[in-house]
Amino acid sequence: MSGSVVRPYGDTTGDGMVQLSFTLPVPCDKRAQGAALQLAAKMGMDPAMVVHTRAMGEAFTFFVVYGRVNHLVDTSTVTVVERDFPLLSAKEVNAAVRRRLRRKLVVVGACIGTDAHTVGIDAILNIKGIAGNKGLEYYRELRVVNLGAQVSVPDLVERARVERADAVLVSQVVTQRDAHLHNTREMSAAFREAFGADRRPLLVVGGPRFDELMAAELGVDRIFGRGTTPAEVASYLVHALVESPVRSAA
Ligand code: B12
Repeated sequence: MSGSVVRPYGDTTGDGMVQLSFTLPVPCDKRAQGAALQLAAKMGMDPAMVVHTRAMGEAFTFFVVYGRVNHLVDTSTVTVVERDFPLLSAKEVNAAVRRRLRRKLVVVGACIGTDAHTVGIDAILNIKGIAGNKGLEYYRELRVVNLGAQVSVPDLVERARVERADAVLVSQVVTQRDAHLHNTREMSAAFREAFGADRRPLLVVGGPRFDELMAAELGVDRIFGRGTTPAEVASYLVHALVESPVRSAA
């Protein structure tokens, strides 16, 4: 195996062991375990063991299966969105906004559609932030308008216009039936329609299950995933709006 080609391991390096969890719509009995093993075998796990089984009501069973796969990962072909801007301190963010914009940078944030998961957007916007990293409200040169949960796209567009938003930050946590993708596309289309491609605010979406590579496809400027810190978002806003105000997804 070359240095960039790796395989998973559980007990000894390179043994190929992985763990997988899933639910089948079958009652929790011995046949259910057999069904889980059949699925694992079809997914290329050989040998496989059911290491945990739990009834989920009468007609469903949750499984954890542990087994070996023969697949290899070539890390030299992995594509991810790397941070392509410097991580700034709050002091540096404030100084850059004051120097270049000469007014406060306005950020409007919301959870859109039926999504009521506000913890993520609050972690980015509220002064208390997350894990010791203060939220955007802490930055003196940013003016933050947090609209909270279940905001409709027309209301978001209207509020962004009234507040003269430089950036609109949208959170989508629920991914059932790809709601996060549909809502994001609807939102970005509405901003283009209302503002025109070059006068619209910067559009940023975030949430734990987004693919950060999909920004252009969804019509937004940037996607932030699981574990994002407010400092990363503030630094990106300076990079995109203050230092090099060029839109990536016109
Ligand atoms: C707390 C919670 C709730 C709370 C939400 C309270 C609130 N005010 O937010 C309550 C109880 C209301 C709730 C309700 C529901 N929930 Co819920 N909930 C969760 C839970 C346990 C934690 C989510 C959370 O707070 N994470 C912590 C934050 C800090 O992390 P985060 O959101 O990922 O945010 C970070 C990044 O993603 C990023 N980020 C996020 N947004 C943004 C935005 C921008 C602009 C940027 C830059 C970055 C960014 O930065 C943040 C900080 O690092 C998750 C399971 C889990 N463990 O994740 C389920 C979960 C999200 N819920 C789920 C479901 C199904 C529901 C319900 C539909 C349940 C039901 N049948 O009623 C309802 C839906 C309500 C609704 N209308 O939206 C599912 C979603 C499944 C899916 N495929 O979509 C999950 C995954 C649970 C599960 N395993 O099934 N839920």
